[in-house]
Amino acid sequence: MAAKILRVFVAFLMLLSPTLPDLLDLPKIAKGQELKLEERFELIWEDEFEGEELDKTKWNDNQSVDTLHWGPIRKGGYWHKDMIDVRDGNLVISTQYKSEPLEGETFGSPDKYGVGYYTGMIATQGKADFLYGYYECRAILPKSTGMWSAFWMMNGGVYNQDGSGQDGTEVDIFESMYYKDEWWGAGDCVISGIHFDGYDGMHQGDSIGRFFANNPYEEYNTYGLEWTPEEYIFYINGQETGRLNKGGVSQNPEYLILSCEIAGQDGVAYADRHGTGPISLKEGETAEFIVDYVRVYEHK
Ligand SMILES: [Ca+2]
Ligand SMILES: [Ca+2]
Repeated sequence: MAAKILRVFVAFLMLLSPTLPDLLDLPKIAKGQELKLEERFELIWEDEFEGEELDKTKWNDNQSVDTLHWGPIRKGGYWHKDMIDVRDGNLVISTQYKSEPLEGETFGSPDKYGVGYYTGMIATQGKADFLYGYYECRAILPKSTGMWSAFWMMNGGVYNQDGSGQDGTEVDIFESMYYKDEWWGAGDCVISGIHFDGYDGMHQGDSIGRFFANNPYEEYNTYGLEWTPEEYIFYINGQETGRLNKGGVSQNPEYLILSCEIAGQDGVAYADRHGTGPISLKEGETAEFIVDYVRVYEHK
């Protein structure tokens, strides 16, 4: 209810001036073009998560791909394949606190797992890369402060520091890091953005800011990206939220990632620069990132 009142207020501000919600640091309401999926796109790849386990012809977990980039320590927690499940037509990435460390290995070497928060990731890296088109997932987001789920794209060119995003760009189709039980409902939103030229001094990025989804921690919403040679267009439930093209759009195939992360560093959870607050998930509790499907389309 509070979220609905806030949304009406934000809609009023956007009528006055589209930039007012940004100036007041409020999430915005999608009001761009409609996707027109069937008219404009053709399905070329999908996972409906209908089986009993992860389809390894389509996805790797972080313990079956190059560990240089993918864990086992990931920010304030650990990525472990045991946190990934497929059931009831959904992919479920669980997050839990473990007082007994899990064990795991990558390519025959034991991974350094400790006491802390465990969650997971899967990627089409090494299985499928895509260029341009439309990418969509339908998901319910994990309920806890101090963590965020994401649907995003990457390739190796992201690290190439040449002043351009054309050689490769991290595209965050959505990231959820705003779960808060605030009475005014501002937590019902996600953010979308891009990063290129590595993650240190040369890093560049841009964002469309935060946008409301429909009760995203309780209900399914769709989060989508249309990628053309000229721009990235982001969608929630088939309605455009915004567009980016800073640094030039990636012209190289990229792979898809679904992941959960914990705020913090070196496996230690704490409130960090992402503004999520400290993790509120307690020992014995589980937060679930529930994904009904991932679908990939070509432009007709
Ligand atoms: Ca670059
Ligand atoms: Ca499904």
